[in-house]
Amino acid sequence: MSDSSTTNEKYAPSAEFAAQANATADLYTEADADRLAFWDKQARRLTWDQEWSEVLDWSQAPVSKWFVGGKLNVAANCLDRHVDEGNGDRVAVHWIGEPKSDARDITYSELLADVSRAANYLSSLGLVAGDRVAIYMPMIPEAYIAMLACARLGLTHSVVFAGFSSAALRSRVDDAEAKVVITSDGQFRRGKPAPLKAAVDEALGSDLPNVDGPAASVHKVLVVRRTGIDVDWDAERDVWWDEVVPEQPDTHTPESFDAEHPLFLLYTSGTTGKPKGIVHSSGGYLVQASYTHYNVFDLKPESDVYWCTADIGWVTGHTYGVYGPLSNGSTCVVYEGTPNSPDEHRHFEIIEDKKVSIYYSAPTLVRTFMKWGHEIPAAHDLSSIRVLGSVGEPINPEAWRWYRDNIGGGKAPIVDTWWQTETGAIMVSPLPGVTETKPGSAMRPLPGISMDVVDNDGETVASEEQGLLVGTEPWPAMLRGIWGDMDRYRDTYWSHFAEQGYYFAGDGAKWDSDGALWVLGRVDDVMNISGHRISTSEVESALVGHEAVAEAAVVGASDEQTGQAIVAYVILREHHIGSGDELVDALKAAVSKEISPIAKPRDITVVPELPKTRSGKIMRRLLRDLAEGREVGDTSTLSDPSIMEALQKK
Ligand code: 6R9
Repeated sequence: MSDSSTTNEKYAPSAEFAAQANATADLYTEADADRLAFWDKQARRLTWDQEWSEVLDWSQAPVSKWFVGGKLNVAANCLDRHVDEGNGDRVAVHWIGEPKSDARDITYSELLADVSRAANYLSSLGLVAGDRVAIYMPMIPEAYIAMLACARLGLTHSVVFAGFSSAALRSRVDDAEAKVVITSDGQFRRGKPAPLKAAVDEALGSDLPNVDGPAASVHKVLVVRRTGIDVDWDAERDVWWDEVVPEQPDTHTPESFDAEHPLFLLYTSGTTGKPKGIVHSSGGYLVQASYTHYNVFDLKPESDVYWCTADIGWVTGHTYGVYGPLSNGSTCVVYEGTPNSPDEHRHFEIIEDKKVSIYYSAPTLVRTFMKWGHEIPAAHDLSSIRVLGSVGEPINPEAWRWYRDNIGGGKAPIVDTWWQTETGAIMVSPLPGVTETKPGSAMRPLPGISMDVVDNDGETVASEEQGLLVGTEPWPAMLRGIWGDMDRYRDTYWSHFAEQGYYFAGDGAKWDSDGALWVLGRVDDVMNISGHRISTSEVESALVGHEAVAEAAVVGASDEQTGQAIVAYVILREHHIGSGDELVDALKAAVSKEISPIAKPRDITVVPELPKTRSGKIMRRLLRDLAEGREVGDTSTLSDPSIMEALQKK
């Protein structure tokens, strides 16, 4: 999907950067000497209310326990600790709204007071530790406050991306049996308010297909007034945030929770249609979030301005938008809008204005910037930038160079960070100031992390040979399971290499002859659209959900802009209504509504037949060849090889 050919182009860290870097090569030495002692030491970055008796208990593998018996409060580690240490006046969040007139700086003391009020309100609803709360919000301060208030009370949050449909929200609310939904009346999108609460009303009601009456678990919907647009109101269920939260006491005593207490669930696409609720812990998660954020981004809390552009709806927005940076006392930029609102200068204006020094974003955005042209960043003073990060998909070397030259002043180190919703925190990345980087390679597992590239038998592959990326030892931020489905957890991640006890990441990779790791993309039926995971079967079931469609096959085809794009082949029902472009548009709209606009297929082709094996499996490999305009591969296992010829003619 991207140009991942090994290059020998190397960028050594400058002596100047190395001299001031947080991380040194000693981290590798220490971790190699004694991995668990290394993590024991890293855990002491945080404030614990009770010390652990054991670093790792792996006796119930593949479910791990880290910092066994340790107790802490995640929110207190992100807020109270900094205030207690005399840093209450430091800005925690430079919030920048989409409308240019909207901005607000929030100090650590103010954020602590806001979180305390929200926590006091949530506990007044009778919620207790372990209850689930769904958060469906745009990038506004209250979204951060809501997450941290949940963390403070031990309520397990489930953030659902505000771009997801009401059907997606409903299935997540039901799966987690969330008791409360926190949302806003609307959100600003390209200068205009768009409704959001309306989607919550639809989700919780009984009108969606495949639901059995209203969402039974939800008692309250807490609504932030963001845009002032009209909303429907259920007086029993709905409550305005600004009518109940501000009047609450602004202090709150945090309780300590077990290191293994579930901090959050985050749903992600798997190879089957049903999204998986990935479960994350409190202690191990925060240890690795904090350690990686400090070392990979070289964070200097007193002087850096850090901006992770990810929405809180994604894991990057959790670990590097909220928990990693706040645990380290960072000053963060949080921006509500899109990069081209009101015009393509917006991100660069923000960097210039706030003197952003660490910028963490995704290859798809870098490619968009490239398309807009280098004159746009060149019109701004970006000299504050000193570290650049990339995440979400392999970054092609061309985009890597452009990023460094045009945003990083030709000198800022780039940290290409490989990790997953499941891993919780960064696993593979260069350490700036230590690692010589190669454009397009995530380089090497971080100190304390053990990974390998293996063949189907679990043997390490020779360098330059493609294999499967695996985790060979447990790590603190690893997922603790799939919510409500531990069999699926074992099956999805641990059954491929059960004998070796390896974690199967689902990515193809290789080591090059210098020992650098190259991640080559997914090996399963998960597509990567602009860094967002969408499964082929999710889109297929949305298409088949449309009355005109009898059968659908979906593949991810490489796309210059979005990394991969969704290409669908559909067989229509005998007596369907509509045809031609109109029908194709209706199908695209149906997927967009059922899942999210991100999942909208780029192309939909109506076909008479799909290529299948004799056992009835759709051969996606052949459809991918077709979608990418390649010569079609071996068709000998097809039940009817002539089908591909017919499709090619189309
Ligand atoms: C953090 C996040 C995980 C999948 C992962 C892989 C791809 C992420 C990458 C990368 C190459 C990188 N991926 N970072 N591929 N280089 N630096 O993105 O989590 O949304 O769960 O996606 O994304 O394919 O398996 P998530």
